[in-house]
Amino acid sequence: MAILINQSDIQSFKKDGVVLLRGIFSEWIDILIQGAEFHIQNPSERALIHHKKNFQGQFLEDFCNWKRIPEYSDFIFNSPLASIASSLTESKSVQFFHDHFFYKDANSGVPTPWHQDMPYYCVSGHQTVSFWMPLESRDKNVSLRSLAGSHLLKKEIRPTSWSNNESFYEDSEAFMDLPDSDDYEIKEWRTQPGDVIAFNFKTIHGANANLNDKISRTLSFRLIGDDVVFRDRPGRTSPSFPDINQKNGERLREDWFPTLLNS
Ligand SMILES: O=C(O)CCC(=O)C(=O)O
Repeated sequence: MAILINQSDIQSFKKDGVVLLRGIFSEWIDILIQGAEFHIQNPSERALIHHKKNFQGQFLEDFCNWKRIPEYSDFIFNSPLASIASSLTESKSVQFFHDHFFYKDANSGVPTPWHQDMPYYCVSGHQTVSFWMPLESRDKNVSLRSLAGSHLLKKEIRPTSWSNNESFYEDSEAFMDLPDSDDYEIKEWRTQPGDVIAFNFKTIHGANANLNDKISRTLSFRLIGDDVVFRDRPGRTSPSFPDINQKNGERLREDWFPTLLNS
């Protein structure tokens, strides 16, 4: 396989918890757009719709659709996704965790608040990576933004519901409040289809509302490496896997979370 990333990408990912990889999936964009177009017309039962008063457009997010959208599974199993995840997380094994779709109508007015993904998930570990892939060009002000180094915080950030900002679980000492974003270097880039922003599940990130006259479609593919195990959370996770039937510390079941690479 051609070398797609270099040592400097791996070091940036390790240090900042986020790295931009330019043009790395260009040849997969047409197929992913095909999948996303079907997806917009056929959201799943898991889909959430956010709407802001005085704005016409909606923000739709949806999770775990790879089994029913062949274009997504083609990408997951046949692209260099797993191999790049293995290099970035320095893992021998890579499992697929889930896909997350973000569709923002033109002028939808709903931002993605600063948050950390990990506390919403039924896993713990450090060798994690999400691949954030815009399906059209994004100016810097509507692209993903991340707080460099926030993946190394000792405590997890309290997860909240994006619709009402209430704590996701019974409030607990286990979590801390969001730090001041001014205390961090913000990593944000203008992006093109084919570019990827790769970030750790613990990296604090967010995105501005889409106030442009065109739609915005983004796919995030989430992968886990060697040290990631099941973690029982004190409530419903997002996405939720109510019938997962696993115990703390177990590797995620492979029939639901396929191993993509084991070298
Ligand atoms: O694109 C967005 O609005 C947010 C993306 C995000 O939060 C994620 O991929 O985890």
